[in-house]
Amino acid sequence: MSKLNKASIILPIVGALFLWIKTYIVYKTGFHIKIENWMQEFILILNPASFLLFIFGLSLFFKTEKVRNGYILFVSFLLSFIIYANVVFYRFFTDFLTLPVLFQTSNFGDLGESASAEINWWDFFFFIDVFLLLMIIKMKPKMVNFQSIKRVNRRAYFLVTAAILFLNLGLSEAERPQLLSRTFDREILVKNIGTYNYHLYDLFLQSKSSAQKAMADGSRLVDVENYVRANYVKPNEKLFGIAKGRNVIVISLESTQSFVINSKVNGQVITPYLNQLIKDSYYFDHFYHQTGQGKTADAEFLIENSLYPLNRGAVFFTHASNKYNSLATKLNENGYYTSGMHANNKSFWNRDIMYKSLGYQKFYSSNSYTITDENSVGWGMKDIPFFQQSVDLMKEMPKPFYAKMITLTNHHPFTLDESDRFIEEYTSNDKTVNRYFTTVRYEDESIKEFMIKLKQAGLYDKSIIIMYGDHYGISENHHLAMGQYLGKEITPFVHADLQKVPFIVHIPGVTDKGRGKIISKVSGQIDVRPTILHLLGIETKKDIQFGEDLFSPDHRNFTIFRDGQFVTDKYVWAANTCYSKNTEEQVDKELCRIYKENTATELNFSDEIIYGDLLRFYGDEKNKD
Ligand code: GP9
Ligand code: MN
Repeated sequence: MSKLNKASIILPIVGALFLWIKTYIVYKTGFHIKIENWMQEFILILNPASFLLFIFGLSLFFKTEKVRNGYILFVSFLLSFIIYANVVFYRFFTDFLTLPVLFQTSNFGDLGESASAEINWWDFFFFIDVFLLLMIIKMKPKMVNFQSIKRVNRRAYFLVTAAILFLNLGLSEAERPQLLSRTFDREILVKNIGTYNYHLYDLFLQSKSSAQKAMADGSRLVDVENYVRANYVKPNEKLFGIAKGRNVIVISLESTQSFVINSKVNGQVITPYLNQLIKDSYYFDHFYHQTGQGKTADAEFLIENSLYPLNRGAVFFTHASNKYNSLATKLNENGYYTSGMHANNKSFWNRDIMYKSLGYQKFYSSNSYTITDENSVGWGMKDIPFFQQSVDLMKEMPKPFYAKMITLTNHHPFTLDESDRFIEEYTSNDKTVNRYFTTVRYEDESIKEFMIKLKQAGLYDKSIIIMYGDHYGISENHHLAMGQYLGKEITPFVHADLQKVPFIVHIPGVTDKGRGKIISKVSGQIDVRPTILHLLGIETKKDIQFGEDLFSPDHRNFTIFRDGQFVTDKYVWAANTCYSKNTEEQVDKELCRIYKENTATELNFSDEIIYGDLLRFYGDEKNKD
């Protein structure tokens, strides 16, 4: 083994340079990073440099050539892998990886069709520079053939690296103040400090949250409680307890956005049954999803706890051992048999663990259903057989029961057997959008069948049926085709508007025969818990929750998205811009300021509860007076 007294400074620089160029190409092709001016573009070009020079520069300390070369190759491969994993993740979620998501390894097996739909044969190009580096090392061209490196040169190398880092941070801070203290938006972080530094930062946040929990004490709860008390809205007197003692069936409508309701595609109605049902229900047409990276699971979290999910990772994973005062827990206390029903792997989104923390007495997962090749498509069991078999299970449940059902067929990549297509696909260049309408139509059919089955089983009249869309199905990546369908450009304003999901409360005997109505309050998933409990005649006055009963005359028109955007009856805050709801035009940011502050306060309180696991201190408080 040759001593590295003649160590080269060239090789680490070549390694860093390759990855630098590649990272920038990935920024421009793999992600959709919105660049508003040349300074942002410059920061984007610059931002991988400091980390790459640093990490490759560490090789200058190695004493032998072999170890040094091995280290450089290893770093090159590892970082390439990280950037590639980000690209694959981004293709599906339009977001960057975070550590908690990465450690959800049990999810990876289940991603199945979705993941493979996002991996292409040409992806090996992502690793081409690693091979190039290997060839350079093997061929030992003169250029990398080791000139000696003096300590002073090494120092100079790291000094330049540090200078680049400070330049990067300085420019970023000028461009985006409070960058690191407010992490609502990962794209802004990656855009400014670069994907590698972002991952380091994420690691730091992760350690911080572990420490926060260890250090939290009950006194923080006082502020939270004061805030929640001050925002409590009293129930609607006429509706409080109207569904008392009934079974509660809550259905999560996978990836269902409101724009499909009462709409057509190619002249065909997309949701004929739901359109009908809405006339016999309370239908909220300004109801938004508020999910983060945890998608379906985040929606469940919101509905159960009336707390916000986290802005990174899925709270179902990161804080599954916390104490919660969930909807299910409240219903347990009120004599209900509580269960989750979802014909998928029980470990997906960590549900098997989290459902226990949420207090479900039983989880009917794939093990409880008869699943065959014939009755499955895409991610698993089709919705129609799922509902059919679920009613059979409900017949056996102790009464009254609470069943939270999660549908699956209308999930990306929206595949369907020929025989299940009740309408033609849409015709655009975007196959995902084209298929979406057909799976929504299938889902609609499945709800119709479910209602028929419920009636046959004698359960319908004794139940209250609540449905919510869990999150968007069509992501930003599909704006072109969505624009074509809607016949308008998808501005940030329209994009925010597209986050509306249906929310339907159907109370047989109460809302039947057109006695329901459309309610246009600005609202969100956070409001579901108090709404349901009040309909059942269960008080929530003492509970720590951020939502407001949707039927309350005092319910405010204000809904916060998990990424810090928000909607009121007058304004929409999206893409760092204040829009007027009336004109859809930009207005003075000052008009949004107060809501922006409220948004930050509320999200911070909610985060504090979760990070500090504060509800574990609440039991004693609750029983005090
Ligand atoms: C998986 C299902 C889908 O069990 O809930 O999850 P999603 O990808 O929509 O979060
Ligand atoms: Mn979902």
